[in-house]
Amino acid sequence: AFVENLLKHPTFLNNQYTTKFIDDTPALFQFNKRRDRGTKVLTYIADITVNGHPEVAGRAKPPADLKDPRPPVASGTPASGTRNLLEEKGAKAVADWMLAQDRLLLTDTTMRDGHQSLLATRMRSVDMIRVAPAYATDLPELFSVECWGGATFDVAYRFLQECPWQRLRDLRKAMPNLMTQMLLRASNGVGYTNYPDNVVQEFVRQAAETGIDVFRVFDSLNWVENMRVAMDAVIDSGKICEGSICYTGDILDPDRAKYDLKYYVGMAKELQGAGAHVLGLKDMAGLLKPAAARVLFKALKDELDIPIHFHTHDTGGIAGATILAAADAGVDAVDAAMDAFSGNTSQPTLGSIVAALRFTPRDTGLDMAAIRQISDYWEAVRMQYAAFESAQQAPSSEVYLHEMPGGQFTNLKAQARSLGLEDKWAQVAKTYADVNQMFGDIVKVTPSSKVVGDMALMMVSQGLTRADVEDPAKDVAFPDSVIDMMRGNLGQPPGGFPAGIVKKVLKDENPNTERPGKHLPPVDLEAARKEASEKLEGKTVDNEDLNGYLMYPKVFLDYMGRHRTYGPVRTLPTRTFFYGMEPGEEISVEIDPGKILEIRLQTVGETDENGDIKVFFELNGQPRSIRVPNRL
Ligand code: BTN
Ligand code: 3PY
Ligand code: ZN
Repeated sequence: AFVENLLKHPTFLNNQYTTKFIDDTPALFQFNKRRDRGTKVLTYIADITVNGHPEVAGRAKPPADLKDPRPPVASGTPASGTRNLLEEKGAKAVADWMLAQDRLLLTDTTMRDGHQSLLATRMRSVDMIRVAPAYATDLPELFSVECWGGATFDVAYRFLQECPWQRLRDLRKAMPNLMTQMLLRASNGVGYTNYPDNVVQEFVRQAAETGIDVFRVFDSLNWVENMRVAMDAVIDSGKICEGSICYTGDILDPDRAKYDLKYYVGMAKELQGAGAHVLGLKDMAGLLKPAAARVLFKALKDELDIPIHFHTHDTGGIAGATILAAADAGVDAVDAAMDAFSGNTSQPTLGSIVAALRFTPRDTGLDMAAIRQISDYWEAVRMQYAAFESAQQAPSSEVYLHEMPGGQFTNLKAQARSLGLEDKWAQVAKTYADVNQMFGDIVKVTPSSKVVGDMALMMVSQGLTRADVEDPAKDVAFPDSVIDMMRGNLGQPPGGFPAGIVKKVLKDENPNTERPGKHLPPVDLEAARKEASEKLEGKTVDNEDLNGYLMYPKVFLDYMGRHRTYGPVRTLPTRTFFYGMEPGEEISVEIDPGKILEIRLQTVGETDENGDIKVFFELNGQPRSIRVPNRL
């Protein structure tokens, strides 16, 4: 039926067929509805075995003899951790407890920013869930585990064919004593645009219910006004609100006076006044240098009553030194990534920070042997994702020129490559810095960083300089994201956008300088649920699904369409998910707790006259054959 549907489809007949067409045309798969989940998963394996996974085509392969990553055995009941304190005494008690600690508290970012910054966010849930019990038993002193939000939400649906909510539920269950942490882009949710207030509120409510304990909330232009809806929603949920400042510029550089010490202390006080339980200092590009950290954290500690949590990236290679300086200056908590997922555009090295502070007043109390064991597991996990490694092999001081966030850097490089601008990277980096100045020196972090990146790529590919763009006599076609930002749809930076560039981009149109959410009507949630359900042919849409649909309507529906064909592929080992199986290979797949499929691939047949291939399996000892199109 698949081939019949496919052959009759106009797009196919017109020769415009690509694999994307298969993804985008769920009607092709309607015959699959009644298939059981085992058959669906076999269909996926057969398809990938025959055709390959489009995401890894032409990319580096993991070593052929790579063994399945083995997590350390978690034994015993997990000791009480921060989560227990939060459950028993509430958010304010956790903040007070933080202030009372001598030790430096640590957040492990491996499951969110670590792979977001090093592997294009492609880490799959199974690789996280398998090691989570070892975190609970072996590292109960961790402050939190950052494992959700940021780019992980849409990448899960879009590229990994899995539900982000299920990931969170499973992790929460596997680490009952540790606080989970997420990154929330305030009014931009986990998306790239400003959502109506009630969508943000509903998202926070659901994230808290499904399992988030600490919400790091930031605004991509550092506009506190645009953070209040999200912060209030977190506070109402009873979870921890970490209201965050995005750090940019250099407080010690007299030429970057816009973002000076006074600015940061002022914003910190605003966030404290807005009800933040913890202040986050989010250095998304890794620009804060050790000497500046001493000054900044000392001032913040002197001026604030709430604890401070520092997040940075090692893009420039000296973030470890900055962390130690911050620790000296009294910062309460810091972020680090497990050794195998640390360094470069990721966070600095967790094990080395723990080692550096041993036998000092800020000793973290974490167990070095446990860290090594868990990091060994992550090392094996990382090898499976060789296809997503970036070419960036060393830290680089270039970051102080362009100020790109760790998550954007490798991404923009890949985008530049795909536009044929690979050998113009130095120019892209310089132009990115010029665009920043042209926009009035703004914070660059998702989504404002994407706007600056779009503009820089456009200028380099069209050979435009900043002077060309600013020349009133020259007609420039601005990227949509730039027009949107100048309209005020991401909010306002400190001091507003420069009038000249606003005029050039918007011509006679007036920008909105009020909070964007003020003008967005609330979404009728039940109508949205009904609409999603109708698009899914009557399927029940629960609250988690509804929140996926509200954030990313098309991405969510596409995911659901593929889910109906391929079933719970989230449970496949990562090697199988990306590369299929070899003849003679056997895998065990736990599609439900306790329900295990033993899958053996016997042989792959010949392509028949319809262009199909039969793949022969054994499923729990029973022979099964699956026919898939050979699209190669
Ligand atoms: C994507 O990359 O668009 C999503 C990942 C799932 C794609 C799978 S791979 C096997 C099958 N054939 C396709 O053309 N798409 C799906
Ligand atoms: C995100 O928003 O995903 C970020 O990591 C910003 O630093
Ligand atoms: Zn980060």
